[in-house]
Parts: sequence; C-alpha cells; structure tokens
Amino acid sequence: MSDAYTDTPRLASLTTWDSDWRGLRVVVTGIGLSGFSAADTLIELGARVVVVDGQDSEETRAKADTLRIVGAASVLLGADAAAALPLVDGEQPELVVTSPGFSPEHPVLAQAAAAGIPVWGDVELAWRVRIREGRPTAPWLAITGTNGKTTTVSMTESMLLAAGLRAVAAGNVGTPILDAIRDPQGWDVIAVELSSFQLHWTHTMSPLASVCLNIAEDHVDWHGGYDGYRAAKAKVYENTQVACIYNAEQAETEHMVEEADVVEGCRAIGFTTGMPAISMLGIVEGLLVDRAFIEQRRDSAAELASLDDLGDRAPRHLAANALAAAALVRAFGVEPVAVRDGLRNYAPGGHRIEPVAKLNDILWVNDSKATNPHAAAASLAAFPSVVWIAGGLSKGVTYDDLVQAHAPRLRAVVLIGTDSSELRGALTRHAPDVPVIEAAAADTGGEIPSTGEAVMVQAVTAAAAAAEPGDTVLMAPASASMDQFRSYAHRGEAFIEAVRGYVEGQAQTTEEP
Ligand code: UMA
Repeated sequence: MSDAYTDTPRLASLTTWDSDWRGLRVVVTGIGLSGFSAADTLIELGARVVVVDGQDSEETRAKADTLRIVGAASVLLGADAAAALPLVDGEQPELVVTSPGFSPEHPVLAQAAAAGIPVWGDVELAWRVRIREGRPTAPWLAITGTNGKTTTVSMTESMLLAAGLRAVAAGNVGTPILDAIRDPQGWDVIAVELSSFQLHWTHTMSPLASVCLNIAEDHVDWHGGYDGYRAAKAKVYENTQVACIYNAEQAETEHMVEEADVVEGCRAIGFTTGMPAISMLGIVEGLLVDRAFIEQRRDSAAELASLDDLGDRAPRHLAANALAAAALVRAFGVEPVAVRDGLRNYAPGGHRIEPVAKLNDILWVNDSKATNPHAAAASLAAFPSVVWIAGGLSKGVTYDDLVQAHAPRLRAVVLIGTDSSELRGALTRHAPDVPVIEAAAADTGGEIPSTGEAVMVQAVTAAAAAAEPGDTVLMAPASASMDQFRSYAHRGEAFIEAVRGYVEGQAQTTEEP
C-alpha cells in the first residue's frame, strides 16, 4: 500500500464479518448516515462502541436512543463531548471509525493519531465485513472525481440493472456502503461513489475496477492542501483488480494510475470524448465505442451506444461520465447492449430520477416522469430523508397508500399544481406532522403564478428553506403536469432551471470533492 497506514495485529485479523470483533473497543465519530451505520454494524459484530457527535439535537438524540437500545456502550453528544477522544470501558480505544465530515484536524482524530490509534472510515469497515459465512461477495466498481461522481455512479447502476444484475449505487451518493453490504439478499455487484474524505480513511479496499473522473482543486482545507486532496483521490486505484480507468483528457488521472499498486494483470483503460486509441473508450461519429474490452481492439472498436441515447443536447461532460461508467461495467463483463439500455433508461431527457445538483449536502433530484403514485413510490423509496415536491393533475387516483408508505421519510412537502387537494387530504390523514407548503402561495399572497416556470421557482425556494443537510429534494409529483406545464418534460426542465438558478444564487460552489 502506498499510504502510511498499518494495522495493529488485532485489526489485521479483522478481515471478514465472521472474524472475532467481540469486545473490540471502538470510538465512532459522527451519528449521521455513515456514523450511524458504522456504529450499528460494530454493535451487531459484538464490539464495544462509544459514539461521539458535536451536535446535540432532537435528531441526534433520537439516533443515540436507538444505538443505546441496540447496545452501544455510550453515545456522547454536544460540543464538549466531542472535544476529546473518549475512553471505551475505561480504556483507550483500539480503533476509531470516523464519518467523512470529520476533518483529520478534529480534536478526536488528532488525539487518536497522536496516540497511534488506527482510524478507518465506514468504507474500510464495509470492505472488511463484506465477506460473510464464506458467501461469494459482490465486487465493487469504485468511482471518484471532483465533478460528475453522482451522475457516473447512477449511470453505472443503470447499466448494471439493464444487464439484469442485482446492483446498487452506494457510498457518497447517499446509501451508506454498510447499509448496502448488510442487505440480506446481497448483490451481484456494487457501484460505490467515494468522496475524497472517504478515500482518505480507506486502506485495504480492492475494487474490481476504479475511476477518478477528473481532478481540480477542491477541499484543500480538509486535506491540508492540494497534495493531500490528490493523494486521497489517487487511493481509488490502489489494489484494483481488473481495470484502472483514467480520463485521457486529464494526464493527472493517468499519472495516478501509473503510481498505484494494483493487482497483477490489472489494465489501465482510458476514456476520451475524442477518438479512442487502443485500450480506450471514446466517441467516433456520434457513437460511444469500446477499443479496450474487445479481442480485436488493435484494428476495430465495438459500438456501445449513440450520443442520442444520452438525450437531446447532452453536454460533453455527460458523454465523458457515460464512457467512464461504460468502462467500469465492461470491466465487469457487461454486454454493449446493456450499456445502451442503461443510458437510455438514465437519459436526462427521460426526467427519470435524475440528480440535478448537490449543494450543502442537499441533493436535488428531478423525477418529473413520476406522473402517478406508483412511479413516485419508486423514487421516494430511494432516498432516506426527502423534501418532496409533488402535486398536479391527479387523474382520479388516490394517494393514501403512497403517503402512508413513505410518511416516515418526508421532511416536508411542497405542493405544486392548480388543485392538489387529493394529495393534501392524504397528507393530512397519514402524515399529519409533516409540514406542507403550497408553492403557489409561497410568496404571491395565495395567487397561482401565471407560468409553470414561476411555480417551480417558488417550489424550489420553499424546498431549499425546508431542506437540511443530508436531505434529498425530490421533484416526483405523482401527478400529471398539464395543469401548469406543457408536458412532464417541460415540468422537469422548469425544475432543472429553477434549481440551477437557486444554486448559482448561492455563494458556495456545487463542486464535489
Ligand atoms: N459532525 C461532527 N463534527 C464534525 C463533522 C460532523 O460532530 O466536525 C457530525 C454532525 O453533527 C452529524 C454527523 O457528524 O451528526 C454527520 O456526519 P458527516 O458529515 O460525515 O455526514 P454523513 O451523514 O455521515 O454523510 C456522509 C456523507 N457526507 C459527507 O461526506 C459530508 C454523505 O455525502 C454520504 O452520502 C453519506 O456519508 C453516506 O456515505 C453527502 C455529501 O455531501 C451527500 N458529500 C460530500 C459531497 O459529495 O460533496 C462529500
């Protein structure tokens, strides 16, 4: 391994779910998505777990209660509690498992480092426990980069599903990797989105294929400078088994591959939005082609999909993301037709569960194509905590089952549509505590705005005010659009525009680490 990490003898023995984790003294930092899943997993494994979180709020207290019930040794909340590395059962911890949001300079992690206590992220823990009762485990396709990770992991998942595989996108995209790993049915393959924060604390992962999509200066504070950020991103390639995929238009990513320690026989595969050289995927006359994973790559290329499959007016970066995703799934042996079908299913032109932006830990998703409760149920189920933009022409359906099933995940609901009384009624009956905001009335004194675009701007503003870090704002109206928009596509475009306007209006950038 190129990173300076070393296991203690006890930790070196912990390489499967069935290893002896009993009594291991662990401090888990953070009780958000990843911290909660890490603590819950470690408790199930029989470890002695102390959780610390700087925030003492209703939400963290509720999670702390749950962890205490399942057997946490203790959960310490609030700024004072998180100011120092706690003892576990009166002794120094043997391991710290940290949430990605904690910077290495955080006092708890700084003290762990000073005391020589190893620190893992939830991804490292997940890698170690993925093997259970000797069952074959799903290989990982690992994705990082400064921009485009969420798009690429979603495209990868879509291609794998189109190939008929049981696959999931997990990690930084929102589902903690430990939740995916613990799914009782298991997976054929997992597409793992990794932030630089997560990679920093990952030590022994060995993905089947890996990609760093691109790199630009970002998160230098957390990493103590650009070099630290780059080093974290480069870790995605370490121990890769079959294919390290790099961006042929960014030499930096190729250098990372050259520097990585990989499994013997692992290949370097480039992707480019231009003509592909041998061992690359690229674009020829509007077609996405593969010159890497075919026998005849010296003198021919296999057609994977057409640029049109990405939807109308697909921007160049989307084609780059599609090629990276295609390279990952081709490394796993997926046939070209599934690449095409996956892209068609994913296509933004489809307005189907399409990530639009991420800002301040809030993901904005367009699912305008959810024109009925059944379609909306699928996308609501994909996100744990949702500000839901919904409503429109109900076409006589009832919303009771939908609202009843998903009430626990709703942070708030923003109603669009000229008359969403059916949906409002279901919310009153089955989700009485969830705040409901009428976009139409948000700042027009109750007047319905004259255009669909104006409705959507108000809906987005109201959703931004209601959303909290970690939430997804999901526009999945469960209704037809024609009362305020020309079509579901028009409604989706209005949402995308409104989100872009909102994001640009914010001082911070939308760049991902
Ligand atoms: N906390 C502290 N002190 C700190 C930092 C955090 O006490 O200094 C506590 C907070 O009070 C909170 C908890 O830690 O209770 C939150 O932990 P976290 O910030 O690490 O977030 P999680 O909820 O565990 O979510 C993380 C990722 N978040 C971050 O990396 C900031 C999620 O990515 C990811 O989906 C999730 O794990 C599951 O893997 C989100 C994200 O915004 C979407 N990522 C950034 C991005 O993509 O730009 C990196």
